[in-house]
Parts: sequence; C-alpha cells; structure tokens
Amino acid sequence: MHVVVLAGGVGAARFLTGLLEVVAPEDVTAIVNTGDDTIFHGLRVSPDLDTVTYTLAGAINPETGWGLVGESWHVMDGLRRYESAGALTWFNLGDRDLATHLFRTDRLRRGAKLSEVTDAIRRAWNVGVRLLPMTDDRVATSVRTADGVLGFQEYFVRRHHDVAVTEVILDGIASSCPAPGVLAAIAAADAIVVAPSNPLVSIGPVLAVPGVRAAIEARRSIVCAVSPIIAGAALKGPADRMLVELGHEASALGVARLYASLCSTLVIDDADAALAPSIEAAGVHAVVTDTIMAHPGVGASLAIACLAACGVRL
Ligand code: FO1
Repeated sequence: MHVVVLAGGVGAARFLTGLLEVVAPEDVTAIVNTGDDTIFHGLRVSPDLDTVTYTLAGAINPETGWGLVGESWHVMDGLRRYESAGALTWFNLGDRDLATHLFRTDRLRRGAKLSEVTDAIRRAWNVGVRLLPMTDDRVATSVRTADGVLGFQEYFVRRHHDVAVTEVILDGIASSCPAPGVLAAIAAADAIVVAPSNPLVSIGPVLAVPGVRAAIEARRSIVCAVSPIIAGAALKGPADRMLVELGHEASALGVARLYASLCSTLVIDDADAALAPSIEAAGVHAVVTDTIMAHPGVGASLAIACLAACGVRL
C-alpha cells in the first residue's frame, strides 16, 4: 500500500507526522513544493523540503515550524556586522541549518540533481519517507503586489506577507519537468492526499509542473484534500487573505471549488460542518472531522479519515 502526499511546509509536515502514526514511512512518498526555494549568501535554501525533513526527523524548531530546534545564531550575528555594507540579515539561517544549505549548494554546484541531494539529506536524518521535490528544475514563486513583484521569501518573511497579492508568478514552471519518480508515484498510489498547505503558493506550484495536475486528476477517485482553511481562516500564514485577493472564497467551500477537478473528497474541520452540503453540491464529497492537529492522536485520526476517503482501510 502506498500513500502519496502533496506537500508544502508546516501544515504538510504536521499532517505527515500524523500519517506516520498509522502508516509505515516506507509506504509514503511526499512530493514537495520547491517554489519557495531561494538563494541566500550564495546558498540554495529549500524551505519546504527542509521543514518536512526536519519535522519528520524530530529536529524541527517547534516554536517557528522551520529551522532546527536548539539552534545557535553566531553566523547571523556575524552577518549583522556587515549589514551596513549590504549583508542580507532579514532571513534567519541558524548555524546548524547552514550545514544543510552548504551541503546542498556544493552538491548542486558539482552537478547533482535536487532530487538526489534531497534523498541524501533525508537519509542522513534517518527519515524513512521518500521525499521528492516537485521538479529538479529551478522554479521561483513570486507575487505581484502594489509594491511591485516580490520574491516569495521577500513577501513572506521580509514583508511579513503584509501586502495584498494580485498575481502569483511561477518563473521557470513552463519548462520544468516532474522530478524522477513523481509521475510514477502518482500513478501507483493507493491514496493521494493534498496536505493542508497554502493552495495558491504551496500546492499550486506542485500542480503547475507540467504533467502533474493531469496525473492527479486521472486518479481523482483516490485523491482527497485536507482544507487548510478552518472557519474562514488559515491556521498559519496568508492563505486566507491570498484566496480572497486572488478572487476565491476564503472558506472550505472556496477550497473545494479550487480543488474540485483533482480531488473527490475534501476533509473539513468540525467548525465547517455547515458547509458540507454546499461542498457536496460543488461535486466534492465532504468529510467532517477535527483537522486541527492540536493534540496527540488528532493527526492519526485525520490521516485515517483521509485514507478511508481514498478507499484505503488500514
Ligand atoms: N520564516 C520566517 O518567517 N523568518 C525567517 O527568518 C525564516 C528563515 C528560514 C530559514 C530556513 C528555512 O528553511 C525556512 C525559513 N523560514 C523563515 C520559513 C520559510 O519562509 C517558510 O517555511 C516557507 O518558505 C513558507 O512555507
């Protein structure tokens, strides 16, 4: 039995943790967004891949949901010395986290593919889940705002996503190819789960890699999504505002409409139970359960509900 999860960062990592309480890691493949990837200080940083890796390794910083627990910040302190000379200091790279970026950058510079480096990194952290970048090609998400086009991290971190978005731009997406194993994993999956990540800038880029959306739609009957919007809001990040800014409804119904062509079931939170009939009317089966993975056991029961929706009984 094999489960494929389309993943962004924090929400997806949390979902995967619950899934691994009920499914063996070798039975799971995560296809992870790389649109957030950025070069800082000449280093290739892959935030969603690292957040998933570190979380599944039990090494994530639980306060932030990114970077490593128990981190030190000596290099960042050193960089602040050069701030007046132009050093970039608004994106925080911890001392141990830097080792990942140094290793990744060196391997890529010597010709390795991102998928190969990602596999080496997750194995080094003893993560059993197969982690696939959505593509080995360079794709860069940026957003058009009233202040111009901002790189994703510029928008998300430097500006604290405090500016309205009028367009999501995926540089390089048209010429990108699914990473090795991505289409095969989708074709062979017994269940495919769209994790509760940002539909527009985390899941969207994954679906936009040529061939991926069609491959998922071809398996629609065994695809379910977990709504990242609960009672009209995102648990973390700008997904609710971005949905409205880009013409969608910031609700589980809005998500159902966005995902209707690719998933037969949308798992929504108890708080949105009243939306179930309208989600069904939109052609998507609604499963109502606790989706806020706030305490032990919820992640596992959410995963079981998703697998059951895909026809997989454990
Ligand atoms: N997010 C922040 O809000 N501030 C940061 O300084 C920051 C640093 C950072 C370093 C490495 C990394 O893998 C992620 C980091 N993030 C930071 C989170 C990152 O912006 C988000 O995880 C995604 O790009 C959005 O999903």
